[in-house]
Amino acid sequence: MLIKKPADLRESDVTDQSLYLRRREFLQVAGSTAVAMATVGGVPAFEGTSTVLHAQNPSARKLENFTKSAFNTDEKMNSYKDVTTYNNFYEFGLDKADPARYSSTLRPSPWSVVVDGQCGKPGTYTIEDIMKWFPLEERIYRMRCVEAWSMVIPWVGFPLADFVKRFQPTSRAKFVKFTTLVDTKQMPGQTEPALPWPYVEGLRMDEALHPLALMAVGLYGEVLPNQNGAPIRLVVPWKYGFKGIKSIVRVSFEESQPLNTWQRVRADEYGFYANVNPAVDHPRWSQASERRIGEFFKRKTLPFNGYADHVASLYTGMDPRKLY
Ligand SMILES: Nc1nc2c(c(=O)[nH]1)N[C@H]1C(S)=C(S)[C@@H](COP(=O)(O)O)O[C@H]1N2
Ligand SMILES: [Mo]
Repeated sequence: MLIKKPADLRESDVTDQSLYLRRREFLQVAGSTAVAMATVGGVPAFEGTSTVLHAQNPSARKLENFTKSAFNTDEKMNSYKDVTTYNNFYEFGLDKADPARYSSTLRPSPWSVVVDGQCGKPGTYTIEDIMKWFPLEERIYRMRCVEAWSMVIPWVGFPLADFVKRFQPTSRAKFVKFTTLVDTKQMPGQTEPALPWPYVEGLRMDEALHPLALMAVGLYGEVLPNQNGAPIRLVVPWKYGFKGIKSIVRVSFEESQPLNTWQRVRADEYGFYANVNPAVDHPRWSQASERRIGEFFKRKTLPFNGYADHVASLYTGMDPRKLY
């Protein structure tokens, strides 16, 4: 008879979210900021996490050795199921459930990212190289879609600033442009003219260098599910969700402001900055409140999605009406 010794039990044998949460608490207590991080207002920061247990993807690779971040919100996280079944990823269809249903055709490995434009170290870099260069952090961020829903997601990734600096952008590099894969075999939705392909996004250089901007390679301690933008995607928590471009194959250092996809298709509704601003309505609906996925009552949307203390200074002197 084969009896598993504790040493044979690997983390991948542990698939339920409650264990994931307990492990996170353990990591937290093990960290130097244990006391400050573990309690907020006297309440354990993770006590309110989802009571619904969801199996994570048993075949997904676990990410090891990531550290906790000082930027983590203590708000209740959305369940793994919410995060991976309610998605926008038009390359796989327009319905929120489509990416989870249809993204198995995406092959996140082998994968490489082309870095080009105004920088000292252009080239083509494999995802394995990129993952070796940067230590991983868990970042629990509030995320706000322009469609007035929001989620709290435990991302794993590394600061975009570290990635940018590694390629030594020149003084002419004023913007960073990101491009998603185009491949109708892997992304069948690209046979439809839902959007002009490839999906493109951009940040001003100082935004890209801000410590909150993240290149995510995982969530809930596992490599990114395809529907969330495997194997590497952008996360900018103070901006509307569409800035968070998925499945990135190119990062370009540019002198002029890139034309991002949603501005290109509807410039009257979507701008370049896309900073979360409850005071500026979308032309067809209000941005004053949002529905946290899984909750019934709406909550107020916060300026810069609650990250104003960190990022408002990037925009002093700019017309706030231009921030959408
Ligand atoms: N390539 C690509 N990236 C994309 C999108 C898309 O359609 N294609 N949708 C964006 C929008 S509108 C949102 S709200 C977020 C959703 O990310 P999530 O599904 O991981 O929550 O992805 C963004 N990134
Ligand atoms: Mo979105």
